[in-house]
Amino acid sequence: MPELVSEIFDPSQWRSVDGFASLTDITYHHDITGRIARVAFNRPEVRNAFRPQTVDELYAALEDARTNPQIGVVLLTGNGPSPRDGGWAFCSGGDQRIRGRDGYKYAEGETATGIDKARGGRLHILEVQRLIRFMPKVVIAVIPGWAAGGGHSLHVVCDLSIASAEHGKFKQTDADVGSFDGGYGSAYFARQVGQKAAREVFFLAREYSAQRALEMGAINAVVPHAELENEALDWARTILTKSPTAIRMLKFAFNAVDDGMVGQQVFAGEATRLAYGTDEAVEGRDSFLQKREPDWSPYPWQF
Ligand code: S0N
Repeated sequence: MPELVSEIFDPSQWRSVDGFASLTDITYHHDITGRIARVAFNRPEVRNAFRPQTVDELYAALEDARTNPQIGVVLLTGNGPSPRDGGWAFCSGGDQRIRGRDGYKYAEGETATGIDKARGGRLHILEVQRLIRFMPKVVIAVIPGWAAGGGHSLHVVCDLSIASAEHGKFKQTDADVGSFDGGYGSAYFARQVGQKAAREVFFLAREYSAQRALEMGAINAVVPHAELENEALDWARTILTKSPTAIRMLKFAFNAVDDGMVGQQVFAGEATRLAYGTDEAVEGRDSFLQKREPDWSPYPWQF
């Protein structure tokens, strides 16, 4: 049975994942059916801010979930509360203590000048954003506390967001700290809540309650704190009753309109995969291999 990693984590629902025993900055579990993944920031003492090590671990766990054919839904959340002051967080973005002029230092103690240029300063949280965006599974942001800065952007890129009524709070601090997510974090956020609201959130950097975020259309639901993870599991179990192909095609269809040619490529790749399963496509392949003209006669020009 897994240890208690968060006050609202129910250990009877989860088991740890083989090959991920050495994680320090996140925790990674699968539910007891093996069909739902839980990935959680585990730096509650700094409101779950991420450093490069955190992002490496996050990417590895999400990639494992993406490539596991049993997993259909991923819950992305933050462990808590903070042992220092009892505060809760989903994620407060990049760890500002290790931000240098040339990017983020990789490890505690590395100086901005001594940094390995090949590793340091990489904005690889954006790679995590793309992994969430393009994985053919539903990713739910489960928000037990602060979603701030780059943590706010992560919830924006998730497919669904559910927040704690008591502790869920939202703030886009990028402009306070001289940082800016000019991609999904801002432009896609504006698609969700509208241009005026998005500009207000970024330009004023005010604090918003979970209820206010719900009213803005930034999140899907607000639930009592103690029920947050159970509610997210319920949503995940409902999604798992649906057709995996339909969910995958719908996610990529929702994405495509905002993702330009890449969105079209991802959607089209799935369409090609479906087409390969037809007798018509098999005839095309076989005719080539058998060095004969294809016989398309069984396949009408449907209307
Ligand atoms: C989250 C906030 C609002 C919570 O306030 P609260 O509850 O009053 O708690 P605090 O007392 O402020 O915090 C408790 C302790 O945690 C530390 N801490 C909190 N957040 C961070 C953080 N992000 N980095 C380092 N430490 C943090 C506090 O300092 C405190 O510890 P002590 O008591 O020891 O001081 C509030 O904490 C807050 O506003 N936090 C900062 C939020 C923020 O500005 N985040 C950074 C925003 N920018 C990014 O995230 C960039 C993301 C990114 O990587 C990126 C994305 C796209 C393009 C480029 C980049 C890039 O790499 O820059």
